[in-house]
Amino acid sequence: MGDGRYSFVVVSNRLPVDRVEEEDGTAAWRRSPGGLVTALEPVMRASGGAWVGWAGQPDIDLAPFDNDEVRLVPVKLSASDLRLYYEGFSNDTIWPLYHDVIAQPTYRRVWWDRYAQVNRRFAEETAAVAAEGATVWVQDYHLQLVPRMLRELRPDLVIGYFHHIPFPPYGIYSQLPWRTQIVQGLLGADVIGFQRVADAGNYARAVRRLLGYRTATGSIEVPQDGAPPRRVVAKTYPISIDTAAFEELARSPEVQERAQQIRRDLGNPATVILGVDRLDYTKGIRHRLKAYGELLEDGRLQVGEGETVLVQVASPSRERVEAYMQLRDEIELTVGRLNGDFGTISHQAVSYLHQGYPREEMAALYLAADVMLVTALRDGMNLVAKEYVAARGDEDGVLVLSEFAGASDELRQALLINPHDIAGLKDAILRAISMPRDERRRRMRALRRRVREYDVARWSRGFLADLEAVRGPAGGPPAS
Ligand code: GDG
Repeated sequence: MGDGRYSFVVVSNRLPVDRVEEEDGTAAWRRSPGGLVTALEPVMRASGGAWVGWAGQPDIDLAPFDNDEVRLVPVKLSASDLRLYYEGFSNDTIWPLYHDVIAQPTYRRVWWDRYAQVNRRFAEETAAVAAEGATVWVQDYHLQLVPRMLRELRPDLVIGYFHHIPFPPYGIYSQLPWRTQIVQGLLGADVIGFQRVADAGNYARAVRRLLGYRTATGSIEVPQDGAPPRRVVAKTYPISIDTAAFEELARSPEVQERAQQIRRDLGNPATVILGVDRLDYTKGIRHRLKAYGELLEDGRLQVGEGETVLVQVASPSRERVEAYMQLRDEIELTVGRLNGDFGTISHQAVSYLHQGYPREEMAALYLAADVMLVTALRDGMNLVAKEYVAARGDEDGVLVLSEFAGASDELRQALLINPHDIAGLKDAILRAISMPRDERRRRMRALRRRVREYDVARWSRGFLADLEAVRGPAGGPPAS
């Protein structure tokens, strides 16, 4: 679009590219590998889209620029914005509160004030680049006030919001000192998307309790002065992955060879158990280590040639937030103990990797794993579970999946577990290890069917179709 305004705009905390410094000191942009980027790329290209977000480095002024046919509009964040808005309110208030207070949320008024200020900055930047009547899609919990702010600035826009993490039950949500502002912030959108039916239900209940508005399944009526109520769609659109791309990656000879190499490097165990998570207290890594440690202690599993190993990739995350530092210490103490008690010179009980890896290595790990453990205590969706299934073109491997991850609503043929029930988790691990080939194949086939049919392109198409349906006939202004 020649006038610097765009008919489709995505807004997220981070831009889909990372600013990286080259060896010669110049800056370059690298596309971040996330599923969201892949999902939105075709829509962006077809509609001449723009993406508003932070470029990943504090305190730098960057002009908007084009990258891969997408207009990128950097929002400047200072070091103190990052401390108060991002590490504080987003990751130490909202994140623990929305994940069932697994960790204690911290409520600080200065964090909230900055969250509102930064949300306003995002809304203003977006309002400046959106064309008349444009479609705007806001992503995630960092930006819950943006939909309403944007509607006030630009009533002509069609606004969608997708919530990637859970929305908690009212009994928990109601702790939030700013609960009414956040509920109203989201209601500025025309379509609000959630991962699970339960999340959409929890949000509708919060709206009823706090604002007294009428809700029906999948929609909310927002009263308007002197006009009929505005109908907001609030329902479930479970996110997915780029299944075909992941399958192709896992099929490549390099990745297949690397998977075999991994097993050889691990000392040819009979069973490789795998966990892949950001190092986050919601992921249930402690519960997983406890169950595995007890199985070793009970003598129901052994470490050594032809026995079992647990590979745990814990990619570094939010390392400046106190709860994450504590979690890392705890996990590493436990891993050290397990290796000290059960490892041998040549074989570890747990191969623990606190590192991020290229996608190829992740695919090889999935292929090398007989059992995949997803033991989240609460998780919006959990894409790792879907990636494991997509990688397994050999129709082998067993997925052990927590009921508390959104993915369990779809991946019903996984071995579903309650991660708090350590005895049940131990039994499920043993059942996965000894599952007959026929049953593994039958389950994996059914899982693969689901992940193939419902990929990330279907997710974004479904959401955007509902968003476009908000417009009046013939693409006119939003119908009220
Ligand atoms: C949030 C919600 C929801 C991890 N380590 C490496 C790496 N990863 C990739 C995985 C996967 C992604 O990161 C993690 O996605 P998850 O869905 O498992 O979890 P969150 O990061 O917590 O994501 C979650 C999601 O948003 C989407 O809506 O499902 O519930 O919490 O793709 O593969 N990728 C690479 N190297 C790593 O070391 N390349």
